[in-house]
Amino acid sequence: MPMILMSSKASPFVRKVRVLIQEADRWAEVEENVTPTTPLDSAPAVLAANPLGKIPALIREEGPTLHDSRVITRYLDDRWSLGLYPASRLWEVLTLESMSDAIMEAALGMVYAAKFHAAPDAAWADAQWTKVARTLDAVEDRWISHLSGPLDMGQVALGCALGYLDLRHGNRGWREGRPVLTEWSARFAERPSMAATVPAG
Ligand SMILES: N[C@@H](CCC(=O)N[C@@H](CS)C(=O)NCC(=O)O)C(=O)O
Repeated sequence: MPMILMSSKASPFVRKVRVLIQEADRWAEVEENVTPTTPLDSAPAVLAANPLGKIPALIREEGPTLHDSRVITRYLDDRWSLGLYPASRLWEVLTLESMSDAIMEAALGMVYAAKFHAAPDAAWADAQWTKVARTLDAVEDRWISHLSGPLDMGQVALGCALGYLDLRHGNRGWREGRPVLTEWSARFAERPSMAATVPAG
């Protein structure tokens, strides 16, 4: 029985898992169930897999369904011995992944607010963007040497976060004033795993 990945083609959190599977060349072991869902209208199939109603969720035979992208990527890395969470750099990798996930959360929150709130609040959206911008500045200033090292899950998460900013917040111009990150992002996007998982929708 293949594992089942509850997914969507636009989610940056799902993309982290899809990139990992692509890098590992293990799609033969995972079936994708593309089921978009929203906070106001949770898809029943997603709710059955995750009481929070969020994707990604990974249904597997060996134990309970896994959810939260970080749990799933850690599980698959361990299952397939991929080395994307190397012990020698573990805390750096987890911190970069956490920062990247937080960029996604702020960016997704802005999208949900614009779509689902009766009266979208521009000040709140700007405050969310400030979180994104500050985190990108920190990466530009302090994380570039890490980004040029061997592939790890922090880099994958950052690539997915930047791809999501391009998809949903292109007008905010995240590249401005961040030349090193801009260059890294362009190079990272050329990886076959990133090219095969460009978000849509
Ligand atoms: N922390 C979670 C966040 C997952 C998440 O927010 N996914 C979005 C899609 S991008 C979702 O399922 N939204 C539906 C909802 O919030 O009800 C993770 O890393 O997997």
